[in-house]
Amino acid sequence: MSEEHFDRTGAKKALEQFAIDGSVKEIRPYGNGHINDTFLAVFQSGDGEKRYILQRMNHNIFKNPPLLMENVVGVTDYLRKAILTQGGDPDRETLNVVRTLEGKSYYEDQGHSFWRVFLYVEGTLCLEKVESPKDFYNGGAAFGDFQRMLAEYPAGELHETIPNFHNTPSRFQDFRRALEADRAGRAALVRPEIEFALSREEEISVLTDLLKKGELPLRVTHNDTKLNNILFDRATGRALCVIDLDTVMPGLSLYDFGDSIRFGASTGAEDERDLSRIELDLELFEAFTEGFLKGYGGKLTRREIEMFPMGAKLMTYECGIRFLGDFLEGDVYFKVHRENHNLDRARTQFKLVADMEKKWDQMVSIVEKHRAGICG
Ligand code: ADP
Ligand code: GN1
Ligand code: MG
Repeated sequence: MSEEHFDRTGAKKALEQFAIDGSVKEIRPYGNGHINDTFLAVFQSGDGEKRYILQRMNHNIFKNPPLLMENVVGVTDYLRKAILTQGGDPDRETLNVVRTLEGKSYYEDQGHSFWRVFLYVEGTLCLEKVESPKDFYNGGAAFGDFQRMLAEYPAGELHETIPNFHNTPSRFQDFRRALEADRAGRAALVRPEIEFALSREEEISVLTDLLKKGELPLRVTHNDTKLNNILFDRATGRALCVIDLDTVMPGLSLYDFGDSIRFGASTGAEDERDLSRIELDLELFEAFTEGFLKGYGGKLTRREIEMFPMGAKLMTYECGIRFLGDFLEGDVYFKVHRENHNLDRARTQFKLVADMEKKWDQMVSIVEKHRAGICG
């Protein structure tokens, strides 16, 4: 969100509802998320300056913010204990929800906007692009670790914040509906992209079918494992804190593996316009595979590991049809910052899917090499 478009008064009023010492010195839009409105807030008190993240939750997408916050509080409380047991620092290694003056985890204003505040994790940086295989290895370890730490979390207590979030067949139906309705009158402009999406229908249910057959386990997963949902420690380069917990729900480990590859192992940005710059970087694919396996600490089944390439391909394809579907609906879901932004994003995803198809055997060999080291 640009400086001029943000409601500073609304944000300031919301901040006043939270139990924070001192007075607001600065508020400004922050980060590059596609969903929530995020602000950095600086408070000044007798002890000096302290920073916070203020977010207006996207209420159109997350229909029930109070239940969503129940998930976030439940998961962060649980992680806090696990981090303490491991001798870590829970103020920096997980999100910390700041309560309102009434002790609640969110504040609903008179216009029905829902706000929340987290401690700002100091000394970290957020990467929009992988800078070295080492970073991506660390990112893989952080997401693997995240799932491992939540392995015993009572999954039944988690609310489904967006139903069928990574159910690719259901996403395909949504895409078909958007195409048939053609609400923004754009379908005629994107025939090759539509053709690409429809021609891969046969494969879309591979993972959900394995889940139904009991061949893949349901776990507690993050479901939005973009690189910019990890905070890296500036001093050590270590992936320190997994953020953006809105979609933590029961899911497949492959969703988290695949979504990370889709974003981080691409040679170009998610919205790159020059498609010649978009490929799957196999070195990065390998680095993430190794890191994820390491973080998981031997807990993944053989079948799960074997399906890594399919996870990568389906999550990339799924994101592509979501971007294209949103383009057809007139850009109602993802934030867009320029004309055809969602279309550009869909094109990079499809280019990446096509490149994964070309590099399929190499992806399989890489996974097999590392799997063999773990489960024979
Ligand atoms: P969205 O759902 O819109 O992606 P995120 O929760 O991922 O929102 O936040 C957007 C960005 O704000 C992140 O990518 C990160 O740069 C920054 N951010 C969020 N929470 C924190 C935090 N607790 N400390 C430091 N930076 C944060
Ligand atoms: C959104 O919130 P953010 O920007 O981390 C989206 C993801 C997509 C991603 C594509 C709740 O993630 O599912 O993969 O954009 N989050 C939601 O960049 O829909
Ligand atoms: Mg995010």
